[in-house]
Amino acid sequence: MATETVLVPDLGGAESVDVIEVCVAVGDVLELEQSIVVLETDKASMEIPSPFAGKVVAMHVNEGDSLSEGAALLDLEIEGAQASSEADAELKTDIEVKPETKAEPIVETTPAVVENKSVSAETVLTTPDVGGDDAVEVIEICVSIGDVLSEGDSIVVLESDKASMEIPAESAGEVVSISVVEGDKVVTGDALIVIKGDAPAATIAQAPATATQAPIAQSALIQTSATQTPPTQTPTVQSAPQTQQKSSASDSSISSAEAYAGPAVRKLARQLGVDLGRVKSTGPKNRLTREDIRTYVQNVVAQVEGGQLQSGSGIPPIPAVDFAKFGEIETVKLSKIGKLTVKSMSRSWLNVPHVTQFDEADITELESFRKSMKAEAEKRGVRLTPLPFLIKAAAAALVQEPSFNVSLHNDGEHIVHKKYVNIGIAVDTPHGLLVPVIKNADKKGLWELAAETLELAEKARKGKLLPGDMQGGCFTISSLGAIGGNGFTPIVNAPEVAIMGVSKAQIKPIWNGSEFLPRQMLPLTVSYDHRAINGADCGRFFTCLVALLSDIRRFAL
Ligand code: CAO
Repeated sequence: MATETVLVPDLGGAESVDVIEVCVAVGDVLELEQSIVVLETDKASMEIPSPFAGKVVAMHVNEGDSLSEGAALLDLEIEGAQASSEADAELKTDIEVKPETKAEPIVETTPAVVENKSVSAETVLTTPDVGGDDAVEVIEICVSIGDVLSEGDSIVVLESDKASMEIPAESAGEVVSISVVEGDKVVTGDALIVIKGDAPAATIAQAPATATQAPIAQSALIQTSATQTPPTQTPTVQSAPQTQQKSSASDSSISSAEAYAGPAVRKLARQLGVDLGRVKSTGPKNRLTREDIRTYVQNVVAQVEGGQLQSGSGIPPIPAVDFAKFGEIETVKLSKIGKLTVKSMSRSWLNVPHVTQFDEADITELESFRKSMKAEAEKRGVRLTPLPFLIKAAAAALVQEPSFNVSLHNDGEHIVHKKYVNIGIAVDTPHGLLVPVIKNADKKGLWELAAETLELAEKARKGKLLPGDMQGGCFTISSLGAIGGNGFTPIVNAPEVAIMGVSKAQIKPIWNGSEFLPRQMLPLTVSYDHRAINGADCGRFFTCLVALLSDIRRFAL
């Protein structure tokens, strides 16, 4: 084992560069030519590949650092055999070794040559010094006619057998023609695009001189430790695409650093917060393009807006399944309410930390009173089911335990205490689930609550609810009592912070201290948002609610 320090390479004239991305960390095992860092000058950005395969044992840079040529980037622990086999050259100790820098392509750094073709400020942007006579391929055209470019915007991506490079516009202007198509081979000086801009002639005239700057060395410099033989291999600034093909995929199996993408694409991904490892590549040899990033972002936005993904959840969508493979199916379009339910349930479930508490209320007396009032209810044209009692009890409990009658403020820093008591009731309709709201429920008597429940449930089933009928709720009751079940955990109807689930009442033997008595027990659950409500608050609220239902004389107190 030997330790190598990888240094910042020849910067082609730039005095200092900023570290805009650190692609590796201590402990990472690097492949040969894996990107270590992305550096950026005022003109261009460049990825520095590892000249060795090995394990990162120390990092000397952080994002945001400014570095000069020769600065240490990291220490790599490499196999002794690797170093020695690569180095049949003379032994050098404790010196900087710059691997032979044959004129290989410059990566991202040499600005396009700019020729001042006319005084009307039409400017031909040409292929910069690509470090040799060999033609390089145009693998991506980043502009269209009519695009207005800023200085530094990428115009094309060129690729040799060793590296790829994005060519930045040296001056701002509007693209009036494009001289190349994807797949063309170009050499230094070949026209790429023509722009029309306001750049002063003097600036343009100076531009060709920039192109004659020495190209940036192809490799990071290597400082060997005392006993180490330096390698003779010449790593390229950006790995040849052939060695990168595995890197761009859509299965999240690779990291952002491993993805095969140029600095401009990486920069765009950083600006948008996109993990390159998740983006599907469509470029040549699996290279990620700007368009790939745009498509990825568009898809994520569409999924979020369509309710498949929720903001901040980071949860991958459920994979699509071809159910028809397993038997006959029928696909029915969701109703409008159905689609809204998909959204609101996902939103609440993913945003609200739910806790559910369970209890039972002894409604034996309540039921006998309710049944005794049936005839009178009929005369009044209402149905006195357990629901109005539940609404009345919930409203009274909210008044007694105001910690339940709140909502979290959107700013995340305040809690809103409500001075009104509005109760929502979940109604099962042919179009889907609707939740009309009984306003000021704490101020209404049982007959009024029964009448209003009936009216709102009817309106809901006939699709006649107005938006105002479903707004302003403080707490929701979801009653499945008429249908059955021992208990369920309802989802909080955010921005409310609690919901009650009512299941089917049953006669159970209840021990009264000396004997078992048949009592009518009503199973209840309360789910609450644990960001706003503590378990003790729920305990108090629930005890109060159960006490009210178990002895409805308390309604009068
Ligand atoms: N235990 C035992 N019986 C009950 C009961 C309970 N918890 N709740 C109601 N019942 C009885 C009623 O007393 C009534 O019988 P009687 O006529 O003999 O008195 C019968 O069941 C039918 O009641 P209902 O359902 O017509 O009336 P309701 O007031 O109880 O409920 C409403 C009204 C609108 C809430 C209800 O019709 C409804 O839509 N429930 C579904 C709510 C829902 O889907 N929740 C789930 C949401 S999450 O997916």
